[in-house]
Order: sequence, then C-alpha cells, then structure tokens
Amino acid sequence: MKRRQARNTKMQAVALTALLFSLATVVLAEDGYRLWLRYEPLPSGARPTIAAIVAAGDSPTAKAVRDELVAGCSGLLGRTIAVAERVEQDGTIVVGTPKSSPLIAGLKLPLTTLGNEGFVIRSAKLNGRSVIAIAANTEVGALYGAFHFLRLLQAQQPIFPLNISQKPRLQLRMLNHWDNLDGSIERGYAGRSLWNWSELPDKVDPRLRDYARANASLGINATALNNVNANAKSLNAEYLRKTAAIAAVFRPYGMRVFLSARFSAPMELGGLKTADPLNAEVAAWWKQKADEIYALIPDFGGFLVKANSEGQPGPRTYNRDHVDGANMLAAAVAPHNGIVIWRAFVYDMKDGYDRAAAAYDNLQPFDGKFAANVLLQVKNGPIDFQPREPFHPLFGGMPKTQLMPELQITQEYLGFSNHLAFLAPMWREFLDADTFAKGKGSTVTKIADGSLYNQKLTGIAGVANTGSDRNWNGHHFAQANWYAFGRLAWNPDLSSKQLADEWVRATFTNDPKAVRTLTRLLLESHEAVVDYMTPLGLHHIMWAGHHYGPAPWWDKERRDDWNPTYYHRADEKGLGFDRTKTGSNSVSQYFPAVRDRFADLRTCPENLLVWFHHVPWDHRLKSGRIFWDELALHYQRGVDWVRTARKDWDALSGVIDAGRHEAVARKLAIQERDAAHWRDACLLYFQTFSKRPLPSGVEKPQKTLDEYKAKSLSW
Ligand code: BDP
Repeated sequence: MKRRQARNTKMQAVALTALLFSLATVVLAEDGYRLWLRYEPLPSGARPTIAAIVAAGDSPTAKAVRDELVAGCSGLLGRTIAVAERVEQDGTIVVGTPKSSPLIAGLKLPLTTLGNEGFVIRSAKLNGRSVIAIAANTEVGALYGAFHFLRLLQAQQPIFPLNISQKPRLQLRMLNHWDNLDGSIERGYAGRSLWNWSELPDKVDPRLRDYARANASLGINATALNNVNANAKSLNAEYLRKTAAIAAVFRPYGMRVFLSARFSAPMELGGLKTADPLNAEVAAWWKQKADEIYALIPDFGGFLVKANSEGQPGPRTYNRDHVDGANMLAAAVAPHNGIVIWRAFVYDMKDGYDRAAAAYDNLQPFDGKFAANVLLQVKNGPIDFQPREPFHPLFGGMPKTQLMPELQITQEYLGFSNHLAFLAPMWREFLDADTFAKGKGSTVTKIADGSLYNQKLTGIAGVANTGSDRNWNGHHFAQANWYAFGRLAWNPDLSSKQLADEWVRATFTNDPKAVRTLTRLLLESHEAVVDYMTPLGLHHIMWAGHHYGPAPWWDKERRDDWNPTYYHRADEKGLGFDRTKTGSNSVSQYFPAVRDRFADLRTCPENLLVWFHHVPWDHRLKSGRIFWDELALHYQRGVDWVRTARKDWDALSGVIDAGRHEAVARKLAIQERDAAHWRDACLLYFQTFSKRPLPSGVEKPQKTLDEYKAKSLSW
C-alpha cells in the first residue's frame, strides 16, 4: 500500500514536471509570468547532484513545499527529480519539521532560536548518505527554506557543503494593495486588480496561488487587499466571504490578509449616527465586526487605516485624536491577536505651513500613547514617495511608539511602469540613514527591526506594483522592485548589488556578461531617474493629479501644497524650499547632528540641497561649477544614461529571449523620450528665473516652454 502511494507520488511528480516543461516552452514562452521562479535549466556544467526529495507531511503547506522543490529542482537540473520515501542516494534533499519528519527530528538541528519562520539548511549524513536537510519549526519555515535553497541553485551558488541558518528580521513583511472594489488600482500601472471581486468567492482565479508563491519565495507574509482610500463595503458580509476565499488560497503560503478599514464604516454599514471612537455604540460595532471577520478568517491580520488624510474620515472628524481612533480599533481586534496599522501620512494644511513637517507635528506628540497592538506606518520620506527624499524625521522621533516603514513599490512618481528604475538603492539609502536618535549608528534599519528601542512588534510595508498584466508589473524590470522589497523585508541588510545579481540570474540569465551589464543597469537606474526628474533635492514637480511627467510651473491646485511651485519656490535669486531657521525650520525635527548637517548649505548633501535650502543660482558646488550649471548637467546626465542603457540593452539581443527583449526595448524608448522631455521642460522653465544660458554639454530643448506647458507627457 505504502509503496503504491510512493509510486503514485512519483508518477505525479513526473507528470507535474513534464507539464511544467511543456508550459514553459510552449504556452508561457518568456512572457514574464513566471517572475524569478522560472527554474530554467542551469548550464550543464553548473548542475549539482540532486537525487531525490524526501518531504514529510500532508498539509497544504507541506504539499506546497514538495511541489516547489520538485518543480524547481527538476527545472533547474533539466531532468525529473522525484519524491522518494526514504534516503537511498547521495544528494537527497530531506525537508520538514521535527514534528512531521522523524528524519529531521533525528538530525537534532539547532532550531530553537529560529522562531516560527526561520529555517536551517545543512549538509548532513543520513543512512550513510550525504543529504541536504531543510528544516524548520513550522512548515512555513520549511517553505521559506525550500525557496532559499532554490534561490541558491538559481544563482549558481555552491550547495555542498551548506550550513545556513536564517530567520526574518522583521515580523510583518507586507504588501499594501491600493486596489478598489471596481477592479481599478489607485497608482497601479500593470492592469487591473488581481482580486476578481465579482467572481469571488465561488470562483477563485488560480493566479492567486502564483501570487502567493511569489510572495512566499521572498518571505512576504501579509497583504492588505484594498485601497487605503477605503470603501466601507469591503467590510460587509458579502465582501468578507470573498476575502475569506482569498485568505484560504494564501494561508498555505504563510500569508495573512489585512483589510483597509474606512473609519466611518459604522455609519455607512451599521447605520449609526456617528463614528466617534469614544462613542460606546461605535466601539461595540467594531468589536462585533472584528468577531464576524475572525469567525470567517481565523488568522486575519487586522486593519490598515488612513484617517484624517486627504479627505478621509477619522477621529479628528469627531474632535478626537489619532490615539483615540487607533486604540479603539486596536481593542476590537486585540482579543483575536489582531493588529491595527495606523498611517502617519497626515498633512493638514494651514497658511504658511511646511508639508514636510506635518506628519511629525501631527503624530509625534502622541509618542507612547498607542496600544500594544498598534503599529504606526510611516512613509520613508516626509513628503510622498519622491524619487529622492531625506528620511522621515518620525524615525527616531518616537522612541515609545512601534513604527513601521511604508515604501512604495509602484512607481507613482518614478515614471509608472514605463521607466526602468531599480528601487533597492533608494531603499538602502533610507534604511542606512543615520537618525542619530541614540548617537551615531542609530540607523533606520535598527528602528525598523526593533533593536534600537526594543520594539516588540515590527514590520515594513510596500505599496504593491502588481496587476493583471501577464508579467504582473507592467515593466519586466519592475518585477525587480517587488523582489527587492520582499528580500529587504526579510533581511534589511542585503546589498543592492546582491539583490540585483540574484534577480537577474533567476529572471533573465546566468550568462556572465549579461549578468554584469544587467546588474550595472539596475544599480545605476535610480540615480539616472533622479537626474532627469528631480536632481539636487527637487521634489513634487510632477504634473498634478497623475504625477507623470513634469509641470514645475503648475500653481492652480486647490491646496497650495499640491502645487509644484509650492515645493521649488524658484525666483530670480535661486531655487529651493528653505527649511532652515530662515525658512520653515522643519529641519529642526531631526536630531541635532543630522539637523546641523542638513541646515548648513556647506555640509548639506548636494543631492538634497534644494530640499532644505533656497540655493542661489550662482552658488558654487563641490564640482567647482555654479548651481545652475550643475542642475542643467544633471538633467543632461540622466538623458545620456538612458541613451547608453538602450545601447547596452540592444547589445543583449539574442542573449535575452526575444519576447522580453522587445518589450523592454519599447519601454526604454519611451523612457528616453520622457527623460528628454523632463530635461527640456524643467530647464526652460527654471531658466525664466535663473536667466542664464545652458552650460556646454547640455542639448538645446526640442520644443518651447509654452508647448511643454500646453500638454502633459502621455504614458
Ligand atoms: C499619495 C498618492 C495617493 C494616495 C496617498 C496615500 O498620490 O493616491 O492615496 O499617497 O498614501 O502618494 O494615502
């Protein structure tokens, strides 16, 4: 009986592998769907010995582990690697937990400090055979271990001998989807929402399993399904059943579901007259709602809340404060071990106000007042996901509050899914930033991972760039940002170079020359985008509303702080927002060492110059050039980079599969057009103030300023 079972599993594995191969070569010929989980055969000289897979357990997660290892190893080694009952050959992979697998239990691996998600991968001896043990305390840990092992294979890392032990540094590694219930995605550039609300719960798109696989392969363990500009309907009984169906698909992959909650839902859904958080009926409504949700989704993560921001309702609507609101919701989910993620993206506008100071002013006074199951989610910079921002002063500024960074993976301000911009270097800059909160070395990473202030609950969120496009992200290279976010959430110390290298090898090719070119392009790309969009500290000069392309001249928005002119303040003297003592003084929100460095024009990093200073056009920079010339040369440098990148990419034709090569080439052509447009429009406009000629080396604008003003760039 047992033997027949084993034979069946073996036959299933063979069939599965055959199917995967045929899908890979026929239907799915390199359209990007398989992301970094392509498992294409390694070069024949680079295939290690793997004989079989011994995988214990029958749970959906154990099955996921088995399926992934079979598909991955078979694909990479170019032959079927099947499931075996016992260890009979050298090079057998043994995977499981001490509970599910007597073999793993017998190895007595050091798992005690690895928690619920960590894993060990180790070369060992069993039955006199050399094996690779992938072991964890939980099956999800084993799944993470399996994906890590496959990553090593894909990157052609040596796998004999192995002695790896890992656990995630942050607890909540989360995507935030800004998906609306009608299928549209706010700031989404890769098609429609992946959640087919109208078909759920009866029909669940099989693609959701691949979404969960991709996330689990990186260690992402949570996802908020709906837009922070939330519709109360997502909390009604009908939608909760739909969400439960999604949660069921994600569960085996270790992913918990969160929902964005509209603060006024008790009125919209419950018919109450108020949503005042101190009103007993309101609190009772939320408690009952939480009970209802947890009855359907026992491992529901909790609520993500955008309150009193950009017109959303919140406690302040009822003359209460952020703590009243967050803690009331926290009490509702606390009995179920739920979490409330309260967003700090709050920037009420008063006259003469500096928006960069707003979140700190609004939230910092509440330090130490939030409940134990509340996380305050703070964007990386003080304004809004600009191509370059200094770190947000709330990091380090709220020692008694559990903070969690919010990054934006979707490229709202970075050329949508048209521009190649690898964001790992930007996130590294943020994570490495030294807040000096407890002296030198108080980096954002140490605040996020809880080590600086002993923060119990930790996390990081990324606003997702996924959609229904076949390649998930619109631009093949935008997949790298999803990848890098997930990997950094697991280990915020990973270098951009390692991330680029891993991703290129798994996603495109192991060809050494191509790997070198592609990693270089990735690593240079973000700075190039900054150069042609917002060099030297410029920010928020995008066309209002859609944020694609430049409109530094724009001053017609209802709110002053939605206007580019508010941010750059160009005049005949110079350019930039004075945030020092002579201006808004919001620089004083940073700790003294940082404040003093930013506040002095001589020590301020040049890449943030006009973020903090109104810089005279003829101010001399380190290069010896005056500010105006340097600005113009940065714009030109950005354009030049895209041109070279196109040539580099063209030279890879034949090395990269035709489908993806052509798709990326088309995107790069758009990027070049856009970069030149950015340069010309911005320089022509700023020139009306600087009244200086373009320095040599900067090309003549292609159109007149009026033409640029008349029509926005189209995407
Ligand atoms: C801005 C977006 C807007 C979001 C908002 C937010 O333009 O669509 O709703 O952030 O984060 O970046 O709430």
